[in-house]
Amino acid sequence: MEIRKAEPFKIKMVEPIRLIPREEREKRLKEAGYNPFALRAEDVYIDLLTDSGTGAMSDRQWAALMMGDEAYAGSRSFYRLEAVAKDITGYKYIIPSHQGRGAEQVVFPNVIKSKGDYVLSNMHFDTTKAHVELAGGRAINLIHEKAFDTEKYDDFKGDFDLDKLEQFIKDNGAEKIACIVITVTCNSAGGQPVSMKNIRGVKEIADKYGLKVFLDAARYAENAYFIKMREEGYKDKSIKEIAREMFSYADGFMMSAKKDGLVNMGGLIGIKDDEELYTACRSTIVPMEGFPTYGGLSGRDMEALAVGLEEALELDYLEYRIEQVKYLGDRLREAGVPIQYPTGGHAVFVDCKKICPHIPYYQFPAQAVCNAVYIEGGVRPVEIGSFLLGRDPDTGENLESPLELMRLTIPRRVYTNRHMDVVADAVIEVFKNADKLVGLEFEYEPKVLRHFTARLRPIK
Ligand code: PLI
Repeated sequence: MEIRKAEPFKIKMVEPIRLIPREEREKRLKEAGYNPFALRAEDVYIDLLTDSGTGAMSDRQWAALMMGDEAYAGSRSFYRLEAVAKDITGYKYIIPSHQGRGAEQVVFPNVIKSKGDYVLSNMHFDTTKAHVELAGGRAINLIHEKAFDTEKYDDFKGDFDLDKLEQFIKDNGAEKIACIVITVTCNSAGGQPVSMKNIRGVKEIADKYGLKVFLDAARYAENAYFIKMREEGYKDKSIKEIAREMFSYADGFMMSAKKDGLVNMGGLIGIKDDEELYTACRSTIVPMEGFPTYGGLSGRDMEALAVGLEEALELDYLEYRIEQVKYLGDRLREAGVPIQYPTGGHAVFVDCKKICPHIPYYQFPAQAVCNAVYIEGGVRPVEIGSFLLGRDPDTGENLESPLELMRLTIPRRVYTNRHMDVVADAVIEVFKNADKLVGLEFEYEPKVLRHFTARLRPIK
């Protein structure tokens, strides 16, 4: 019999967590305006709000912190980080930023030349879309339709619809397209991977029309792992070789290092060889993030990131990581809970439209489920649906999201599968009684990015 592997680490330091009593959870959620973003973290037992910056660093990363060189310019720590990032990507130019959106606010204004130009992506993350729009551009999602059929298995649900991509370019003219952004893995569609074939296909179309391609590389290592496991021809390649091939089809990347960089704060910009773009970004970053050899990071942050980037490419680590997400997904599926299937890289996405067909989109079914899961198990998920989507800026009407999802986002190297069992038990209990859940209405609705600070109340 082959021994099944457990977590590829042992625990050297612990942080206590506690489950407050149910009546207290009910009180806290009410005080938070039925919006888990407003809960205090100490009132949460298992925090699955995000995998961004919530991971645990290794002993090697903590040790590396001590080596930080805090020089304002030309820090040794920058050159160490630069060497690691160049080695992984094969790119000529690397600039640090304080996090992913820091990279976005530097790159997009230098790529979007005229107001109204389009940025085409499989699916933009919300801050990415915001930075495209702040730079005067328009963000268009061209993901393949298979992403929206949550029940039907597909190896690569993060893929672009290449026909739609080419058609959009033909219809609007290549001169109106600022760039193409490939989000790996595709967060908003369920942490779903993009195949190498699809990435190559995007590159071919981009070359045909003279367009630049960028990777949104927040979860690039998880994407590389899925390629190794699922795509023909990659079984015997290392994760690093696969990652390097992915980067080879792009001209640049923006990375939130808070995910596959395995740090609590950090980001990167990479430019393959376009010296003019590099020079422009290097100028922009100074007033926005900081001098180009620190970009908003301290020397010690850069040291920890240099180590984290390498650790995230280890096969044992990725196997454990993706298996844990699958473990939670399998437990839910066995109980009949509808999820985006197969599970992706960083989270299990529960299809709440199916769980709560009696709650209309403008009463936020996924938010109702998230709240119930907090009450049930002290678990904090996040809504990815119509509550997050907001209103049509022209009509003021609530927009209807194609999917109403509850994201159970798993931090890296933080929780064990025992924790996942608690999460599964809580979600299954809510699922069984979902017909009793009620929709929500606004008590307070901010004008922009409402989901972070809105206050809601259950509809009686
Ligand atoms: O949170 P930042 O600024 O380091 O990164 C922004 C960002 C960019 N791209 C993608 C695909 C993301 O998922 C992303 C951030 N994601 C968050 C915060 C999340 O909870 O998924």
